[in-house]
Amino acid sequence: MSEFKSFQGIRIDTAELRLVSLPLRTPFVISTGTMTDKVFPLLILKGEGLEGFAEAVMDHTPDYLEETISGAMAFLREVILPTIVGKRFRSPAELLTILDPWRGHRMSKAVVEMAFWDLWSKALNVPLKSVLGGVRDNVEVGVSLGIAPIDETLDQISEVQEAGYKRTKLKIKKGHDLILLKAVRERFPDIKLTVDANTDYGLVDLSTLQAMDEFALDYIEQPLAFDDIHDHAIVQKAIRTALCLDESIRSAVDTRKALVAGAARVINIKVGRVGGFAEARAIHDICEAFGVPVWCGGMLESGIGRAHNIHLATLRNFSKPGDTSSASRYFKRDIIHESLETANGLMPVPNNGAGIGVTLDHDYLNTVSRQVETFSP
Ligand code: OSB
Ligand code: MG
Repeated sequence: MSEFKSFQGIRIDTAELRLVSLPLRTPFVISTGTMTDKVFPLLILKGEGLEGFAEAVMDHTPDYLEETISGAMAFLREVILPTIVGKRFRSPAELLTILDPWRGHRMSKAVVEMAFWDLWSKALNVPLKSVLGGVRDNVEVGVSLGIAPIDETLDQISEVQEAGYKRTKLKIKKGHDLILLKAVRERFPDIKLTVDANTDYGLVDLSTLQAMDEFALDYIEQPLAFDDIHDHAIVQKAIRTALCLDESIRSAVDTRKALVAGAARVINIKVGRVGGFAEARAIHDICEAFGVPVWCGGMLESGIGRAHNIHLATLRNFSKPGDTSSASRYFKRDIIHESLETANGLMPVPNNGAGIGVTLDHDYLNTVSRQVETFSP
């Protein structure tokens, strides 16, 4: 009894903000553009002799959502990090009381919140998934295939099927949709298939979206604008295939509005998009209340973001395969020591120690860091 020392919270002694650039094995093409290198802010929060890690998911240009890497680096450097360094927080919820009042910037807030969850679970000496309430030791995953010539996509699907992935998601855009789907279904009539338009369509394209009903898709991801809910509800009423929202869902409130409006029957949760684990969990919970399945999306993350995603996907209502496929599909070399690889479409939860369960490869990290900044009180 006398051994018990009550938890005093964690003082964030220092923060290290890096800008990391990892070459992608192959360029990733979606309707809004092409990515050849994965560039991301990496945050390390240090306190109690421990380190918490997270990576942010915005791009250089505001082509997925509004935030940009340069904007995020400035907001972190000038506003968020000076406010939290030197302070003590008993829980992620307490940290959020500082971040919550600031408008938007959910990706920038997420990297701070997520790094603190890692640090906090390390201080409690438990895996991140335990404090999140996860119920699984591995998670079902599929792959997201970028836009490519149809014959190349068919070859990639064969490989993905052989590797045992649980579903294939095809990136589509206007004019690269029905012909692609016809070719894929001729060769693979029974695979679990979805498409992701990354906002390329509008209400004027309703007949194209209706024609997709023929291809037995598990869902159509984000056909309409990044900030829309209303028009997705119009489309959802006019097609049989389920819609899945990605870009349009930034919060649990967005989710409630979308589900009440009938704008989607599936939700893609990206913890890095929605402001962190607290919001991701709230979205998960409201979807569960509506009987709506969720799955864990990705942003081509390195091993750090990938580990966070895997822990999140252990929650109960992540009942569709996510996008967190093997890291070796994206990178020749990762910035962590552990290799995050799937077997038969199952990604094991990393468990090399408490928290996110992966460790930084500092030698390689240094060679791929473009900038390193440190913050102390
Ligand atoms: O819409 O889910 C998306 C990648 C970059 C930007 C947006 C998206 C994606 C992916 C890839 O689909 C998911 C992954 O493999 O990490
Ligand atoms: Mg998407």
